[in-house]
Amino acid sequence: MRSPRLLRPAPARLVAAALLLAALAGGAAAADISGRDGYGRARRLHMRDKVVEMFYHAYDNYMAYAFPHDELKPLTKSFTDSLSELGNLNLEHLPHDYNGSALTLVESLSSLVVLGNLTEFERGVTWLSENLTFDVDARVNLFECNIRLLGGLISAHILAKDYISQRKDGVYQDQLLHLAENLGSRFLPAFETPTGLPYAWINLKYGVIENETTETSTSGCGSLILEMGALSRLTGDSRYEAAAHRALRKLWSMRSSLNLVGSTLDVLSGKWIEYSSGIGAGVDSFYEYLIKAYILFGSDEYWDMFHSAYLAVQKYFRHGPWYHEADIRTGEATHWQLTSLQAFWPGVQTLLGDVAAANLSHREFYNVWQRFGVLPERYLLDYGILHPTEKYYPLRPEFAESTFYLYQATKDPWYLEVGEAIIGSLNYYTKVEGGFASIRDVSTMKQEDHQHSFFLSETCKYLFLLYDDSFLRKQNYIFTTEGHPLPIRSTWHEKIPASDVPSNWTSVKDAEQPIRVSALSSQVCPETIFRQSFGSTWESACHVPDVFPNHKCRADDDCGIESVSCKRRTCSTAGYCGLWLAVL
Ligand code: DMJ
Repeated sequence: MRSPRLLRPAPARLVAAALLLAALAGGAAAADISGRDGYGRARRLHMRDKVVEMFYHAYDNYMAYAFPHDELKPLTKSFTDSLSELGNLNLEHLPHDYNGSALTLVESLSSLVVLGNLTEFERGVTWLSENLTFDVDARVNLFECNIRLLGGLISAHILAKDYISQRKDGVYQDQLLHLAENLGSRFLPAFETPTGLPYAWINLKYGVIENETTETSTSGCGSLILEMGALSRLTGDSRYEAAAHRALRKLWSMRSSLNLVGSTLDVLSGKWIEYSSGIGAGVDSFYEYLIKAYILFGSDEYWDMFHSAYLAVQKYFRHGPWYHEADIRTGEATHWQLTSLQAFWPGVQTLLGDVAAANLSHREFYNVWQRFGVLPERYLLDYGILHPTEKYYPLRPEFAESTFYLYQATKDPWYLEVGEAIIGSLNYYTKVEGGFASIRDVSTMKQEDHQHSFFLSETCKYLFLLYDDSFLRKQNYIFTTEGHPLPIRSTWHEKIPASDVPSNWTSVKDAEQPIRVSALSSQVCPETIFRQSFGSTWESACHVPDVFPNHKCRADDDCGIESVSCKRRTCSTAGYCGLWLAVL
């Protein structure tokens, strides 16, 4: 079997970063408030304004009914101090006198800048600078606290330096960085284990509590490097990056002979607890952070890990456009389930340059979205039904996130139409007078009294950027798993050999790129099949849909033509149309 088609490192190892730059840096590629891609300027502005309205409906209600507590309860117009509940399924050790950390405000700061509201951003920065403290007796989940609070503060600090100081009346004196450093120093005791793998839980005031659980998840200890690495680069204190890096290395050393990692483990022994693993819950951002750490810090070590891990995922978890779970020791499939969290994967594949595979999976997620109106938390692929208990949709961003990445990479206006469907569903099913409510059960659309902070940091941000990416034209960013932008700076990169720097590295920002309309939009067979390299055009337009809904098939004839490669899809043994040869 040939290896999956994957953009190779050295000298192409910066291709991922270059694609990212091409995709996210802007220039004409980013454009398109102009409407030159055939979608229409007025329609684009209309959709952008709808997202702006959604963001402020969520934000204003949070500020009115929940601030400075953590999150809004939109049905009862009240609040929850949820930071201490995140990941704490049994709600143990909840503090009595914790009154929140203004979590949703911290999470909203970078979105306010993306939306261009510097006045409100500055107001938030000032309030947090004067009032936020982490000297509280609260046991919090290290991963959640890292991606939401630490990531939110660091990103906002960098944006404050760039944006507030540009304002005539603006004064910013690194207060958010001081807060971030204070928080980061409270994380460090969690790493004091024989393995260097951090405890999942930490008391912000007292450190690791007695008899703390030693079980954690792979994403829990493998998705800290962006925030802690950035904190070290900003403060000059290497302890944060060193701790996160050591944990990541240890985790990788525990991989199976198939280059797969489990989903839960013991931090004292460094042994796997759960050998069944996939790309969703418990593991997801581990993969995401390997490639993003490579892009942010330029270290080959991250690329090498990501490259091996990606090949293993494609080999053992992928089944056509779907991803199932497997035992990491044998590669045998364990669970055939689509989960809402997996929908980030096409975004990662797009960053990598594996756009055809990303497009294929994204379409399957969209089919499920269309079937239910939103993405259910878990859907049983082998039975084609909802999981009996995990039927909820908590306003998750992953599908919007991948839609944004794919649009940036392809400029195919079809993705803007997908965005319309997402926005339509969110407004129809989840908007209430007091904000946006999660869905408890997608089969009844019964609502739940919770507006998660990631709705503001991610869902609204990615939807906004889908229609207006002007924020990305000023600077190259990588987004953390919580949607907080971190700038890509050459000073944060390890030394890159000149031969590895793509020739368009600096010019990518201003490069004029032709408008690309692909298959899904125009449905006309092309003369040229899929000519893709940086700066050149795609002339693919050949989409022929499959005969049956949901890509089910009995024979190859039931399958249509794949949109990006223009190859005929074939019917798999499991009865789904797919582009097996093209991605194998
Ligand atoms: C967010 O907190 C992050 O995206 C995380 O990586 C996964 N879960 C939520 C959103 O669904």
